[in-house]
Amino acid sequence: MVVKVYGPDYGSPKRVLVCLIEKGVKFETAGIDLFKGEHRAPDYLKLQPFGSVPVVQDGDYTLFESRAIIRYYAEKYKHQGTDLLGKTIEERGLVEQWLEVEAQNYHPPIYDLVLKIVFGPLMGDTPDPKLIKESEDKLSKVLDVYEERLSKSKYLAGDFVSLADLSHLPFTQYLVGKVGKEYLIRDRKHVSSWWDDISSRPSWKKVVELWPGLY
Ligand SMILES: N[C@@H](CCC(=O)N[C@@H](CS)C(=O)NCC(=O)O)C(=O)O
Repeated sequence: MVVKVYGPDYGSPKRVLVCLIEKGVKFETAGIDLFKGEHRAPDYLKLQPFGSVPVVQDGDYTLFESRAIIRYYAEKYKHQGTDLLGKTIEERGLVEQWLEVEAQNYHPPIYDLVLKIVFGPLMGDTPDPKLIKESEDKLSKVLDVYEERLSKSKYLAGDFVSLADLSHLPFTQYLVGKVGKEYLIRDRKHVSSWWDDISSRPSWKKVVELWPGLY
């Protein structure tokens, strides 16, 4: 059964795509145009009642929330492709911890920046410099913690790449590109090396090449 991933042109679905590639899971994609409101269509809302992307269909199994999806496939195919969960329960705990940090600390300010600087203007909004500065300051503080962590281990959960690292790829790619704030990464030596490492993985290069979206 081929997994079907909805919305490959946007950031959160790319979190799923990169993990499926790492795990060697076959998938197909279905485009959803957010600008045309396709995520609000009744048939789509039957799959994802909150009207956001991604959602996956795997036979008659449907799952939404990108981080729930990547956890599911990393566990389901634990012994296939790249191990993204760690080898011991302690490593797994750290993967979960940093996945939560990505979702709770990193994602809100970076999502705000992407929304205000990249997507907002396309929908006729004028970015408010004060709000942008607030989000940037919040993200900066999170990245200071990352710099300290990554001075002690190569990846966030330890010396192995995991879901926690890959989960950062889609929105950091906007940050160093269209958001125009690559210096937030480059000003921090260890964060910078970590970014070069994870963003040069063949899986991520393939995602960016096949679904460039607004990158
Ligand atoms: N927590 C959700 C968030 C997904 C999300 O924010 N998706 C964005 C695209 S990256 C979206 O669908 N935005 C349109 C909307 O929510 O109306 C997940 O991780 O799956």
